[in-house]
Amino acid sequence: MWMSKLARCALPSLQRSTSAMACQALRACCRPGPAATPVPFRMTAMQIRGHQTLGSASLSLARHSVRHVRALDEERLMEVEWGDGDHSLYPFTWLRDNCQCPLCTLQSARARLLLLSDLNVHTGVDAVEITNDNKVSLVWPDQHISVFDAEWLKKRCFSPTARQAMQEELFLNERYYFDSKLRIPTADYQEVLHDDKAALAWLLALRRVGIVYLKGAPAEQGQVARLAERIGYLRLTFYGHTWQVQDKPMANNVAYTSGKLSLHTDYPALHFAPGVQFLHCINQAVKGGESEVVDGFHMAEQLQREDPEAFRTLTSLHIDFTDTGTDYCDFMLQSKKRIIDVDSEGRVVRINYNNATRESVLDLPLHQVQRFYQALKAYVDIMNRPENVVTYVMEPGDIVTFDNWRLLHGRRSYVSRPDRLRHLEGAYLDWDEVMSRLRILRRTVHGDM
Ligand code: OGA
Ligand code: NM2
Ligand code: ZN
Ligand code: ZN
Repeated sequence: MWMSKLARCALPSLQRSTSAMACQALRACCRPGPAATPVPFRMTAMQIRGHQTLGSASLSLARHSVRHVRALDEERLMEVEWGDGDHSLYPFTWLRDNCQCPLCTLQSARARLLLLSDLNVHTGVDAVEITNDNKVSLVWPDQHISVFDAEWLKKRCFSPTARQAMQEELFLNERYYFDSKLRIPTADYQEVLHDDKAALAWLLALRRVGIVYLKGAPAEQGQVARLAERIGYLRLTFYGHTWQVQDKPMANNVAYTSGKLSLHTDYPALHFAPGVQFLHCINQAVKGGESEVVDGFHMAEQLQREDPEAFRTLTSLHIDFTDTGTDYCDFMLQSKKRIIDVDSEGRVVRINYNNATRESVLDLPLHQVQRFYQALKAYVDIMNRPENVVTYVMEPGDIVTFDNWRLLHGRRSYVSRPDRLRHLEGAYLDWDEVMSRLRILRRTVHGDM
């Protein structure tokens, strides 16, 4: 069935193995990254064993009953005591701001009508009570009434644990780091197009693992666009809506030669690089052309451990990238990126690195130049270690889908058949659109969340 196919994590081409071995390998090499938080989805079981359907992985549907409510006027908080004895606190201001009544919320758009200019951020409360149907009702000093659903409130509890669970539900930021032992999760192209469960499993693995292989597409152009339409729409760039990776005369990009592409993320020359990439093999080479991927987040973690100084350098210095030429139209891009991009808490969120488009203009004071090269070299050396690189060979009809903010990918140099050029068709998407489809599929497959 669809699930076992994806969960089998079948090894594409090069090194095939039995599904049991493959799953063993995933267990061995995939582990939660540092941003790991308790997740409400049991992806691990799904990926590893292949029996687990995501149906049993849905969020707890237990109803929450309100046992008691009171207003803490001094602190300007409402306290809810739940049926199980748990307590939650909600600021008055937040409750007033999020009143769900038709005057304060446009139901059809699920959007706030209440203006901030009409919000008293020091508001008190006249009365709070539990309604007959187990909702929480508040009367404000101007006699406006807000009624809140118990489940709605419970999900929005301000406790650190509840906040973390909600953020994980919304963004699925927990990742399973991998190394060379990864057996790339694999699904059937047609199933992903036509079956919501298969599509959901695909996108969940794409988010968690970072790469999913789809087999069984027709070996003709147009398939990456179809796949993008399954999600929403593709990301247009200067290389076109979709683009043809082939050895071209007067190539406007090193990708359009038959040379080796060292491990890179695509398009660091754009300040907002594409989040997701699809590559569809239409014709493969006679010799060479093998694909390689590494987990850039996992490699960054290793760098931080082995060479903290190099990690600090790559997470702090802004490096220039450039891309000039003509394709969809003429372009002359310049960007400045940290090669290892971290959020305000120091967690790695994005890798930006393509050695081909790294600008010769190096906007650093002289004394930082050597430090930068050493740091970059240290990172690249780690990602080139055989134990970190996953190698595979694409066959006509195969599509690889991967996280371009996290993985670095490359290809070995190749020789095409004299009569048939090696040909991949590629397309980009952004994570917003992919996550949007993922959330909708989750709702369709598992019911409302
Ligand atoms: C690219 C690329 C991979 C390949 O076009 O950016 O990484 O196998 N291509 O040709
Ligand atoms: N292509 C494949 O950063 C890059 O230039 C990546 C992009 C040409 C669309 C290559
Ligand atoms: Zn209201
Ligand atoms: Zn590329």
